[in-house]
Amino acid sequence: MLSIASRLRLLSSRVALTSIKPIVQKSAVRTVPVLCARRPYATREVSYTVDKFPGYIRNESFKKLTDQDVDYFKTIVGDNGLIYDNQDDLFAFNTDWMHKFRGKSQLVLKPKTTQQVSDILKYCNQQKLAVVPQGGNTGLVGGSVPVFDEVVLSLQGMNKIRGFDNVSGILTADAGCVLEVLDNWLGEKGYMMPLDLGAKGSCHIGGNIATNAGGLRLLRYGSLHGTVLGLEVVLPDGTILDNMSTLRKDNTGYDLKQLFIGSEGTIGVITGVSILTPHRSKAVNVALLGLNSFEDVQKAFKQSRVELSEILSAFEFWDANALEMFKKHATPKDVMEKEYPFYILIETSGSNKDHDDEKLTNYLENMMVDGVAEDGVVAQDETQIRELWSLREGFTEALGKEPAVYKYDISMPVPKLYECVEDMRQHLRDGGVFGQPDSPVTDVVAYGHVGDGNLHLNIAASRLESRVSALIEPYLFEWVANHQGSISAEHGLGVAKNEFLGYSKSPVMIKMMKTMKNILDPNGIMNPYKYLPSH
Ligand code: FAD
Ligand code: 2HG
Ligand code: ZN
Repeated sequence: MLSIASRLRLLSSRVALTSIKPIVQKSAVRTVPVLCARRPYATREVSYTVDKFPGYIRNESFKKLTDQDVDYFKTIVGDNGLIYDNQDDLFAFNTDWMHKFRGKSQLVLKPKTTQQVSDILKYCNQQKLAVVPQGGNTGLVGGSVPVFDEVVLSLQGMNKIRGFDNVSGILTADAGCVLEVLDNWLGEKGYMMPLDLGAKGSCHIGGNIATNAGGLRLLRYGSLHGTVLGLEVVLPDGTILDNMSTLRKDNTGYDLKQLFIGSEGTIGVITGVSILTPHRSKAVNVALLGLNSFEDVQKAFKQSRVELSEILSAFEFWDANALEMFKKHATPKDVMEKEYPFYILIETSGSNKDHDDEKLTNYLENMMVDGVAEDGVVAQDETQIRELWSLREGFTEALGKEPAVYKYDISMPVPKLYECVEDMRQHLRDGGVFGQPDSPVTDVVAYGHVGDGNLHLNIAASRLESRVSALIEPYLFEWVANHQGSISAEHGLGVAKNEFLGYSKSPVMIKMMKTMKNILDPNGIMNPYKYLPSH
């Protein structure tokens, strides 16, 4: 196999780019390999959340599971629709993707229909059994796994496509459908899912909606608050809320579905989804550029909006530390001859190949001539498109192989994004935990969705230490709040960020959220200990 560098067209500085060849000949269907490989931990090595993060107290108003409860659940889902008291089989449902959080649930329920979900919740509410809804379990804030002995309600058995309107592109499906499966299914019809993320091979559309996932194309297709047209939700008392609208326009009353988008399983279980899907673009181009400063990243972004405008579908960035982290844990693919402090990945998606190529070529040429970009490559076929994307999507998995990671997902005005990273590096050095050979913090890595003002700040460490967390939190959250940002741009709150909600929402808003939670879930059985601050 030829090296990627020789297969990609190298765009050296100040060379006219008029000869760029058509980049993708046919409809580009991205099939990025599933990235959900597990960290190489044995079962016993992952400590329980309550041991690792002391301070959680079990709410004793919740009932402890009995054999009679399990017998009752068997009447709903059958003997094969649950996992009970088998530690090996329960492990994957009790432990999060990062292997950072671990609960002690003895029971996983796998309903196959909305009615079964309703029967389960009705019983749990009457008996005061706490419940954790779980999709693909790829969440990064510990929201998808129990803290204590909550019953796990897995949606993985609810995975049927319900219907598709080929004229308007509206898909209806069970909440447990895997995102990539839906995307491939739509691909055959010339459509695509309006969101895409590195976890697409495992995450469920219901989990995406419950977390209001952003991902790599939000810049182009918008947030799920816009693309989700309807939801079917089972409320904590078992009531089925059928709001499966397939209408683009409907101004009748409060838009109830919006409340469940991003509610992280705390007020109901999403069982069905109606979503607007865009046409799959006929022409997709992906370019990777090397830049010398974050100032240049911003210039490149600003200009991309002017020159690429309607065909721009992604604008991602990472720093040299992120690339090094990737290379440490994955087979390095050198796409450029030299290394640069910053990289941007630009994707265009359109319907006219010649038009798109011309626009991208002009843009890239301007970036090089103006000295904004130092070097760059343009993918020449689908394989190369996949290779460039899997580099961007590989950082999370690479970091997951480090002994410990402090993970942050923040948003703020784009000009402040990298100042935040540099400030944190200095703050950790000043605090004596970074920069020396025996420092616990080994690296501060940055990447993210520039177009959305969303930074993924990852602090890798040789071990978890309370003096390190005490230096980061609440320092980082104060920094974010002082710059009009959000402490969670897209991953949500879970158990990792709930106590810090006050840095992004006012006391009045938090009070209103708690009121709404109490109205919908008066017994507090849905995903307890998470999402909202405990005080
Ligand atoms: P889970 O992890 O199972 O659950 C997440 C939360 O939603 C939990 O609180 C759970 O209780 C609740 N929930 C799940 N299903 C339901 C349901 N049917 N009804 C009610 N509540 C439910 N996120 C982004 O926003 N953008 C990204 O680019 C992105 N990339 C990622 C890349 C990788 C490699 C990984 C591991 C994660 C990434 N994530 C990203 C984080 C994660 O939020 C998403 O993967 C995804 O949205 C979670 O879906 P899931 O089905 O795995 O949900
Ligand atoms: C991404 O954009 C995901 O790749 C994961 O949101 C971010 O690893 C992370 O922190
Ligand atoms: Zn992200």
